[in-house]
Amino acid sequence: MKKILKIDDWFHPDGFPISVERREPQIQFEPHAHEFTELVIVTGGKCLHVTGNDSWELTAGDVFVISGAREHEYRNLIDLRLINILYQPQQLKLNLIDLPSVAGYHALFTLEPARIARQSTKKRLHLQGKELAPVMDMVERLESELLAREPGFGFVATATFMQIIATLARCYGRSPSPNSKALLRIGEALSHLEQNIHRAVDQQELANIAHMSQRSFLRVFQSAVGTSPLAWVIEQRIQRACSLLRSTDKQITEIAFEVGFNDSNYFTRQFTKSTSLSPRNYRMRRGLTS
Ligand code: RM4
Ligand code: NI
Repeated sequence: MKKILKIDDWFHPDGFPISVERREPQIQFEPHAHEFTELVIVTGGKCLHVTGNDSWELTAGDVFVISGAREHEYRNLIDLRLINILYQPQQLKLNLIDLPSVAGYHALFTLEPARIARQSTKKRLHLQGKELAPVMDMVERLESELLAREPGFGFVATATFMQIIATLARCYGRSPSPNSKALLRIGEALSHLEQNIHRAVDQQELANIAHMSQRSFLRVFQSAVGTSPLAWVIEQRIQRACSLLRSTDKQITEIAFEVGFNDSNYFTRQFTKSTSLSPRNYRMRRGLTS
């Protein structure tokens, strides 16, 4: 059974959904997933980063986002230093205003973490020294707000976090990516899927949102996300079901309907396929009582 880092162990007891963990250095850490999302900024040293069947070398300036059930680990560490900004997207409920118009936002925060299969190295975000310095300043401000926890810290910390993600998204846009427009459109389709997670997947509607023909939409979606829209939606629903199984005592059928399945047997089959455990066994092994 894989290790999952829990919200309760990594966030302040007051429940504020952002937390910063510096690793100077990062020591060997076993493979794990998180109940939260992790934005990682590498500040020095190097290592091999392994996630799923993908792995790549990390050096100072690399930035990536790991979310949901995705597993990762660091190997061959050589004085690796990094900053983890841990956050709970559902709890944060950020108002993104016009950030989704920055293609890099989708690339870094929706597409890359949503990916199930391999990502090519050239599409990853790497900050130059002069881009890294201002981000580090913002991280420092975020850390001191979180440490002082004066009245209003939540507002200021959220604002600082927003500045960090906007800056990173803009940097992503600057790194050469020939198909950022296509990425942006797929990002829009993904947001639509996410907002309509309970509804049946309508490929024509998605293709319209992405301003593509159905055929090219499916091809571009598959290559950006690593799976088909339907498989992606099922995976998202299963992840939501996992969290309901862990944190509530709702009946399995109820959970199946709540996350958007309309047949509880089909839910159980898909769930078992994805997690290698039946919903009931998953709850027993990962539930509150474990
Ligand atoms: C570990 C390592 C992990 C991270 C936790 C919070 O040292 O950086 O990736 O998830 O900290
Ligand atoms: Ni981690």
